[in-house]
Order: sequence, then C-alpha cells, then structure tokens
Amino acid sequence: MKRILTVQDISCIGKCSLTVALPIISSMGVEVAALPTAVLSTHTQFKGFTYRDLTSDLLDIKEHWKKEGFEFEAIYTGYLGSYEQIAILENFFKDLKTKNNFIFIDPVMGDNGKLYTGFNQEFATRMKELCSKADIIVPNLTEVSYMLQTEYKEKYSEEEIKELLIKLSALGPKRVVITGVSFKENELGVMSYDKETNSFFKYFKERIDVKYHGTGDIFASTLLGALVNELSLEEALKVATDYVWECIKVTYDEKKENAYGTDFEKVLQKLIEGIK
Ligand code: PXL
Repeated sequence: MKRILTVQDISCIGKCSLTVALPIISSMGVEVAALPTAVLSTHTQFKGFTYRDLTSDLLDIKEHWKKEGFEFEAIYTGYLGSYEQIAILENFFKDLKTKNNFIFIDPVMGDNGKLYTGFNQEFATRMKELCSKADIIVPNLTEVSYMLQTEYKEKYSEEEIKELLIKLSALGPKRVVITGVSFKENELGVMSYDKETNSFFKYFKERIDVKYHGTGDIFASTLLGALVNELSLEEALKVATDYVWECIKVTYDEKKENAYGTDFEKVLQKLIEGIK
C-alpha cells in the first residue's frame, strides 16, 4: 500500500489542514503518516484559539522513522507556523526525499489578497525558499503575490497567469499549480505549468459565489491523493477541482457558516467513485 507523509497542524475545529488531509487521502486508498506541527483549538480565523507547538518533537519523530527505514511516496506540507518549522522541513526533505518520491508544497499563508494572522512578507519570502525544493507547489493567487512580491489583483489575464507560473517554476518546482484562477466572471478554477513538457493546462467550474474556509487544503489533499494514485497532473487537477466544487455546493445548499469549512464528508463517496 502506498504511504505519504503530511506535515501540518491539527486545528480541532474548523475543518482544515490535517483534519481534512487525513480523511481525504485515506479515502483515496493511500496510507497517511500524519505529523502534526501544532494542535490548535480552532484554526486561526476564530478569536481566542489555543496553540500547542509541537516543533520540538518533529526531528525526533523523523529520526525514529529513518531508523525504521520507513519510506513515503510523497512528502506534503501545508500550513507551517514558524521559521523553525520551515528549517525542519528542509531537513526532512534532505533525509526523506528519494529518487522515487516527490515533494508537494501547499504554501498556506493567506487568501483574498491578505496573509493569515501571524504571517508577514519575510515569512512569505522564506516559504518561497522552501518551495524552491519542491517538485510541485499549489499556491493560491494571494500566496503567489507575496512569494513573488507582485501586486495582488482581483483579475488577471491568461498571459499574466502564465507569466506567474513560469516565474514560480523558475524557483525550482517542475510542476506549478495556481488555484483561484478566473478569466470569466462565472468561472473559477486552476491553471498549471509543467516545466518538463513546457505545457500549460487550465480547468474551470461554474463559480458558486461563496468562500468557505479550508477549501485550499481540500484541493491540495485531493490533488496529492490523485497523483499518488498515478493520475496525470491534468486528470488529478480535474478530480481535485471537481471535488472542491462538490464540497462547496453541498455546503452552500445548507448555507453553513464560512469559517467552519465545508461539509466535505458528505461527498467523499463521490470522490472515491470518481478515482476508481
Ligand atoms: O486552511 C488553512 C489553515 C490551516 N491551518 C491553520 C489556519 C489556516 C488558515 O487560517 O489558521 C491553523
């Protein structure tokens, strides 16, 4: 059975990071080694959240795995809360990257043109360095604008997105995906660039005019699960975009609060059937 490692926080309430990565990737038939970087009572968009930092455990855990000889098909990082955690992840990559696996980074830092609580430009620049060590990265347009220090805009032309994709791939990753791309008012989706084949791909769904927390994490987890299931990047992007759309749709039908995330559990069955 294939096994991946994912390193990100557990936010107990709010359906993001590990609480979506674990069920989604497991449902896709892939074992998940879930390494929490911190335990939060909720994600950071709620007021008054608690934060138990687990940074000091991370290297010991990796050392134990190395002794046991565990291997991972992919190493997937999401939300990371400190410079120290980024440095530790660089060490993980050095020790756990093999010829056969790949590094997948979702540089979770912000959305809608703004960084999340606790992040700044300096952190984004450091995250950019981490991304240079990845095989595939999946930032949204806010994260792109901070990493490349380009202006965040409400609208981009296809040429502008292609330019951003090429700039990001020049940092190192062979494959780059930008999420939250839209060239038409009623569409929202993704665009990707594969440096090795010099090819672009875009895929859109009908826009549902609502934002839910955690959809970026659902997208990244689903994309990773599909890639580990040996779907092509294009196929995997379709599966992940379709699933995020289903999650938003099923939640919107009941109009849940945005910060609480989507009812992704209700459509997991569709995802499982879709990748068979
Ligand atoms: O969904 C991204 C995310 C993950 N983890 C934590 C967060 C956020 C976004 O705010 O606060 C702790």
